[in-house]
Amino acid sequence: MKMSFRWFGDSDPVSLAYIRQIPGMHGIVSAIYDVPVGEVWPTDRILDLKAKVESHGLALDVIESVPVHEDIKLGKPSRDKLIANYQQTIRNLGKADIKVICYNFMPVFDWTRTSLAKVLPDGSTTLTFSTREIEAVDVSKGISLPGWDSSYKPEELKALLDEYSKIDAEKLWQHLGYFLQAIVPVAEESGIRMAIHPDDPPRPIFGLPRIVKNRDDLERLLRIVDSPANGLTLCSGSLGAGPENNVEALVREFGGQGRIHFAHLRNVKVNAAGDFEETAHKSDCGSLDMAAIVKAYHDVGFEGYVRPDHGRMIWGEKGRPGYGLYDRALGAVYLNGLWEAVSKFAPARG
Ligand code: DNO
Repeated sequence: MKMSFRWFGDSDPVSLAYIRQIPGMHGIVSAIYDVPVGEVWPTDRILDLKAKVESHGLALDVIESVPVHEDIKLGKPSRDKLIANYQQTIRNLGKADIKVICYNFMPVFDWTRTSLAKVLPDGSTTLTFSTREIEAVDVSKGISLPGWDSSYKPEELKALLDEYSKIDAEKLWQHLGYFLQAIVPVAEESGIRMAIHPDDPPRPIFGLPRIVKNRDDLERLLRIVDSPANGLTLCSGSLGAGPENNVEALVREFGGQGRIHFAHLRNVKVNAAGDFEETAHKSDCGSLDMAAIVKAYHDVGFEGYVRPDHGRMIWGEKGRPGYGLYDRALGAVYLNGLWEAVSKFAPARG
């Protein structure tokens, strides 16, 4: 298990110099943020980012994310040119010796929350999701959501949602299949493992289909192109917010097949309706048994990358919601502690 930390580039209030000081930190997970979605990432920009990260004693092995253009998800004629660009970005990342690319196939909205700063009893703040509040949103008036980087104008959003009204889950699967058939062979040649991030939350929102939400979806996805280069980012918090999902069992099944390349580890407190609040990483703070999950990774011989996922805002820190320094650093150290204990006292498989 190689511990890593997400960093949003020079505009991130958390510096590489500080991340380096977290014990047991192997590397940075980042991206080139100013290339428009659908265009090729230039090799020199990737190499510059890598050099900067390495100058702080950290590795850059994982990219999160290379975003997928909406025209590819919609299956529009322009997708072939956009897929060719995506293939070239994969080749360029391979030249920089990148090992894993995280991406997602969620229509329009990436991870979605209804509150960015719910105050918890201990005075920290966290991200939450309420189904009732999502259902009350009038999308035609325009919305602004965390994790949703592009700021569409209300009429653009409406036009996009209209296009998606013709795309049901099966159509979206076909478009994902078309994309995977085209990019996985290029990833194989480039020494890269693709790692899809599941839908967060793991259910349709705003009437849009979502198809990477549970065990059967993950199984179907992996069989579309049965290659180690077609793999998963197993996000405990995203999948764990689906009351039907057992994260430990997913790690054992898909990790056992060598198909998990990147682990996002965080805890959530979930209720039966699927509403949730993000908690500190420690098991007894939320609904997930983090020790059992980490042990499952150990038992399947996981050698991939992991990152503490989101954190609360604690100790008065101001910054990007979910991505402050302090609580994520506590998460990294806690997860490394679990890993050390499991490795020391439970023999690895084989
Ligand atoms: C949220 C992140 C996601 C993730 C993308 C991957 O914090 O885990 O935004 O980066 O879904 O493409």
